[in-house]
Order: sequence, then C-alpha cells, then structure tokens
Amino acid sequence: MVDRPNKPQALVTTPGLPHKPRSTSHMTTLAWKDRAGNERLWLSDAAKLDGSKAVRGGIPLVFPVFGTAPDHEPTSKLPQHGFARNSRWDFLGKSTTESSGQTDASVKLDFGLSKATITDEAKKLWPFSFSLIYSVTLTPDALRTGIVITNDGDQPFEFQTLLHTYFRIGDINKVSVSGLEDAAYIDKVDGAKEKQQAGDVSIAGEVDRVYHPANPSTPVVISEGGESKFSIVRETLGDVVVWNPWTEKAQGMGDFEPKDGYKNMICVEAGSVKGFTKLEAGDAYSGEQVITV
Ligand code: TA6
Repeated sequence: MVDRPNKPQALVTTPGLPHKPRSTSHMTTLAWKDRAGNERLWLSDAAKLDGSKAVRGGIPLVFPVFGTAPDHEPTSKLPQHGFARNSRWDFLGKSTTESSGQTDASVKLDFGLSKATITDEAKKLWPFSFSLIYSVTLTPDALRTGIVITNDGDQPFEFQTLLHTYFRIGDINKVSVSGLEDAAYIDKVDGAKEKQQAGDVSIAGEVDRVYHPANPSTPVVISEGGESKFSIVRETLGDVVVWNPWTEKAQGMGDFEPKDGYKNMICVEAGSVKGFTKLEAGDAYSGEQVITV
C-alpha cells in the first residue's frame, strides 16, 4: 500500500480493550490551552487529582447516571454522576495528523473503560456488560470530546451520559449564553419547575438548569462582554445543563477554591440526561461535543 504523507498512526478504535493497558488515568480532561496559550478550562485550586474524589473542574465524564436517580432502580444505587469519572481508564492509543498549514493539525487520544476494568463495587451497583471509548481530540482552534458506549451483554441497559465541562471565563457578570432561546428547561434552583428560556441566559445568582433545546444542531455560544468565547456544537447529545454554584454553593464545596472562583467559571454541559437512553444488546451509542474558540 502506498504510504501517504501525514498518515495517522495506528489507533485502537474498536470497543475491545488492549490486553495490557499502557497506562491508566481518571477520566477528566484537566486543561486545554488554545493556540495563544490561554487556559480555556476552569480547574479548582483544591481539585483532588489523586483519585480520592471526582475532579472539581476540567471535563469530568458523567456515566451511567446524571446526578442521582432514586426512582430508576438499575442506577438508583450509584453515586452522584455515576462511576465513570472516578474509574481508572486504560489508554488505548493516540493518532496524529500533521498539517501542511496550521489549520488541520490534530492529535486524538482514546481511553477505554469496561465491565472488566471497573471496581467490583461498581459492578455490584451496576452489573451490565458495557464498553466505553472516550476520545479527546485537539486541533489549533477546537477541542472535541466524545464517547462511544457499547452494550456487550445480552440484555438491554439504560444510561445517561454528559460532558461536565467547566469553562474558564473572566467575569460571570458579563457572560451570556445563546443558542438556548425558547428551549424548555428544568430549573433545579426553583423546585425543578419546567420553564421556557426567553432570550439569552445570564447569570446573576446560582443557576442549575437542564435544557432540552428543540433544535439540537443550534450551536450554544458562551459570550463575555458581547464577544463570543466558546461555541459548542453537539452530536447526539440533545440536552444542555447550565450550572454556576454562585457564592453559597461555592462556599459549601470543600474542593471549590478560590471561593470566589464562581466568578471565573460556567458549566455548560452537553449530555443525554432527559430520561434514560435504552441500549439494546450489541448496540452502540456515540455522542460528541466540538468546542471552538
Ligand atoms: O451539572 C450540574 C450539577 O448536577 C449540579 O447540580 C451540581 O451538583 C454539579 O453538577 C456538581 O456535581 P458534583 O457531583 O461534581 O459536585
């Protein structure tokens, strides 16, 4: 076969896991610097990076449940946001594409988790046969993170999944989020009431909302002082959570530092969390976000 220039290196992309993982890590993208070297994700100064607790910041991966689901028997015993973000994942491989110009260079890392590699405790709480491949792709102007979920068993299971992205911003008081206008949402700060979004979302206090935009292909844009900072395009992930803990909740989280750090972050989280997605035996689900700066 003629070797073509810039051929990506071999990459393990099937749901199967390598026999001997090269390295393992917890599943949170911790940092992302843009081409100018600016850090674009928020990470708490008190974030636990030793695996003792979910990382406060970056992009923790939520699976197989969002929040807790006491009324959903199969996931009712799982910890908040499920086990994926606290599990040790296998590094599956890396692929790079060189670039003639500066526009299409990319590096992609794949990580794997499956029933065979989660803890016995997690298996007890959620005994289904599954495989996850989590991919992180960096290009000069974008970060893509995506998940492929495979049902390796002989019975269906239901799941929720979400990319819990902590965006770094300069001043929350100058931030607005567009692309959610007219979307129905559940307001978790107001008795989980169902509401409809009028215009852009602004933050002047604790906000914890689960949006279900009518048109999932509309980009969600985070602007500051009228200038677009992040554009988020979603594939399959039909819901968007917007969260800012504000003063009281920030005060109450031991791993949230500095305490006024809520002024410099906003979570805009792409996910499939309205109800549960059913995955039949042998089927696969994939969802991705592309964040452009
Ligand atoms: O995504 C918003 C949310 O569900 C909030 O309700 C808040 O609990 C946040 O996630 C952080 O959750 P964590 O388990 O990481 O403290």
